[in-house]
Amino acid sequence: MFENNRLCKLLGIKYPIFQGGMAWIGTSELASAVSNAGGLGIIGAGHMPPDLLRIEIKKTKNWTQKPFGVNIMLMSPFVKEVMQVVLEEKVPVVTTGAGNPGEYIPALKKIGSKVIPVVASVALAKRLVRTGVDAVIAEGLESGGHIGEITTMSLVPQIVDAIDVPVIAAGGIGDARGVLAAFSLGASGVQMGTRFVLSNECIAHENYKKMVLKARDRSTVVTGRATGHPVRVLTNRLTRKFQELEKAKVDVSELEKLGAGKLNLATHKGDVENGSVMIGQISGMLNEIKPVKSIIADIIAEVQPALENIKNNCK
Ligand code: TUI
Repeated sequence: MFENNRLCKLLGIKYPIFQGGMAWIGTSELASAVSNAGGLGIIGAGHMPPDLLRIEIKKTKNWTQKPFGVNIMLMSPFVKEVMQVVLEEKVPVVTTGAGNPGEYIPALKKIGSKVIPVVASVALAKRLVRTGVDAVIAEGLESGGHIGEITTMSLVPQIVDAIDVPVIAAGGIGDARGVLAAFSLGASGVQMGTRFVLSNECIAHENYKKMVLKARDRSTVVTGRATGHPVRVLTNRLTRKFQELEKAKVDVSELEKLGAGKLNLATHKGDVENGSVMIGQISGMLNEIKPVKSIIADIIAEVQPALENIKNNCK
């Protein structure tokens, strides 16, 4: 299965499964493992300074011969320098998030990178296709971290209908059922972040992984709507503080101050009460840490039985 998949052919990968390029935890360890397992591993540049990103890219190149990507977070203070590193290192696939990458697309296309932005609206998808992007990732609000306003279920088919390049569905996908749901909506591939957080290769602190394992369906909440940068995270002391301040209608700068540096506090220092535990809604369904190779192999093995299930449910 997937031998003739449009996205696999475009990128030279075996399975149409992307690993979301998560800030701080989408490292070379995780990205190379996903690429070696037949998916597309993606280094999350987040707020990473350019010299560190170069090291991560070099490590990934050492550990895999397969295509890999870098996700550039467009709100990063280092966005221009990080883009320069990606150009110099001729990264095969560049995904972007949290903004409009339009101005960077010509340079990336010139060096032969495949450019695949994350979009959260039909309008941006259409605009970016006109600038020559190779595919788009349609990310629904079920995702962890910085999110848009539309669910995956509603966003993916509307984007599929509006553009001709392959669409990768993201947000709320964690197993073969989710993969088939995405394909039903017209997607040619999927991107998963949360599922890969619960892998042996993900370097997130064990407290972070434990909290994700314990998560239930209603454990995540969206904070920061007032700042214009809504973020999905697990409920904890930090989110309660955030909600209190939001209710009191404090200045946006106060809220921004409270959010600063909190992701690293959770992912690396393991303070999951005062830190920001970004994770998707699908975390409620996941209860096992596995090697990346098993995550991907198990999903692929489940596709056929899940298809049979669909047929049975339709009878
Ligand atoms: O980028 C993400 N998810 C992220 S980035 C991140 S790091 C961070 N740290 C602290 C605060 C905020 C972020 C954590 N999670 N996902 C991709 C994504 N992009 N989701 C939504 C969007 C998006 C939103 C608006 C893409 C484009 C867009 O367009 C704006 C425009 O100009 O039209």
